[in-house]
Amino acid sequence: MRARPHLSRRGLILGGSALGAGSLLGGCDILDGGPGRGGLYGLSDTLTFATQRFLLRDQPLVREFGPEAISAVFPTINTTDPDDPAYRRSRDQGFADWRLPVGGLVERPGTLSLAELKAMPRRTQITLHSCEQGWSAIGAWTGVPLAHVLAGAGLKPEARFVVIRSVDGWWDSYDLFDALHPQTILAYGFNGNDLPVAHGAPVRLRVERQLGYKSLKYLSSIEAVARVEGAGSMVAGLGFSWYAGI
Ligand SMILES: Nc1nc2c(c(=O)[nH]1)N[C@H]1C(S)=C(S)[C@@H](COP(=O)(O)O)O[C@H]1N2
Ligand SMILES: [Mo]
Repeated sequence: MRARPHLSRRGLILGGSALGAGSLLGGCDILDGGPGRGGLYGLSDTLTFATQRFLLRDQPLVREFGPEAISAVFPTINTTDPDDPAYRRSRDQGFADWRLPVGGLVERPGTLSLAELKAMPRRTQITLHSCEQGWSAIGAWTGVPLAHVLAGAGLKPEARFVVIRSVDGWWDSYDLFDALHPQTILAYGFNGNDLPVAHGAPVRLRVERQLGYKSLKYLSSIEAVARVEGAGSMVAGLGFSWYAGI
């Protein structure tokens, strides 16, 4: 793993213009584009997205820390206990009946139980979570790489994005760079224990290359698609960009 290079805002802007329209439109594999806002904001989102993908092409992994770096307090925000009767019933039985549908443009659609996810290859990563609301914290997340789950389901060649939905109505989408990224995991463990309800039990997403709001909690379904609806996420309606790279 290599350290993340220092990227100044100016570096990003220069990088963006150095890339030029040719490479933006020229169909480099990792610059798959994405949904987003229109107008100037949309243009700047696209430049940030394209520049980060270009600059980070050889350093795809975010920094991972040692256990001594784990924050004593890791805030929980927004939904911390979904107001949903089916969710609460399942929670009260330790999520034994919880199932995660994996469908859309895959060869073998199906559902996964928590026990099945826990039997898959796992990875633990100690990473820095950055929330757009101005706080950050380091935690240890354990889970199965989304890439493993998608490989098991067999992505069809037309699949270009993965749409993920949550019990509380949040949903978001990810291009295949992030969906197949080795640090993108379906996390069921936090700091060595089961994932607490406030952090998204039984399973949440960790998308380490983007701001905290892309790491959905309380997962309810995974769907591979060729195109995403509208601006590509629930929070896009609140003005958050679809791509929130850090
Ligand atoms: N389903 C769902 N996912 C969510 C949220 C939410 O309210 N609902 N909040 C997001 C935001 S803005 C952040 S910063 C992180 C917070 O995760 P935490 O509460 O475990 O710290 O979850 C993200 N994922
Ligand atoms: Mo956040």
